[in-house]
Amino acid sequence: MIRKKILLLGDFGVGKTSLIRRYIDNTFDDRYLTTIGVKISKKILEIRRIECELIIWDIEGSTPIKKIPKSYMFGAHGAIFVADCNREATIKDLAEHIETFLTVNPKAKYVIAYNKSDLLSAEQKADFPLEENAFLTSAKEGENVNRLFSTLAEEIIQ
Ligand code: G3D
Ligand code: MG
Repeated sequence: MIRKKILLLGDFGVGKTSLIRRYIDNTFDDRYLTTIGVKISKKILEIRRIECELIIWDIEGSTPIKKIPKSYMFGAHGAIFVADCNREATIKDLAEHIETFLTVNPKAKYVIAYNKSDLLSAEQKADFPLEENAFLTSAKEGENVNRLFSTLAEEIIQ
């Protein structure tokens, strides 16, 4: 079985930990749970008949971008950059998260999650500008969460 390290990056409170919990357990907990240090979760999935274990790294969300330890970034095959689709500042910060990550891992693949889509109206959703590798997601309702992770895994395995 092949193993791939992926990580989640984005501002505090955008839903990184919630997306992982939704993907791993398929549950969503309204209680706030602070991630202490780095938490590593695993999920096995099959991509074009290849079994792949995703090793998913989640860091304490309040850590400033520049202070994220190299050990967190190092050796990652891919990343999910997360913003809150209702908070412009978190969307603006994506560029810096992406640049920092690609400096450490220039060949890694990535996808973008504009999370908390459950808080958008149908019109706002329809009008939301999305890059090719981006998804509107909801950790709360599950929308596009599996697609987010499996698209990244497919990109990595290609
Ligand atoms: P982080 O790991 O990026 O810091 P968290 O973010 O996963 O801890 O989530 C931060 C807050 O956003 C939590 O609320 C969580 O429940 C909420 N949240 C995460 N994803 C979604 C989503 O898709 N929709 C909605 N509506 N809320 C979401 P609290 O209130 O506990 O701080
Ligand atoms: Mg977190």
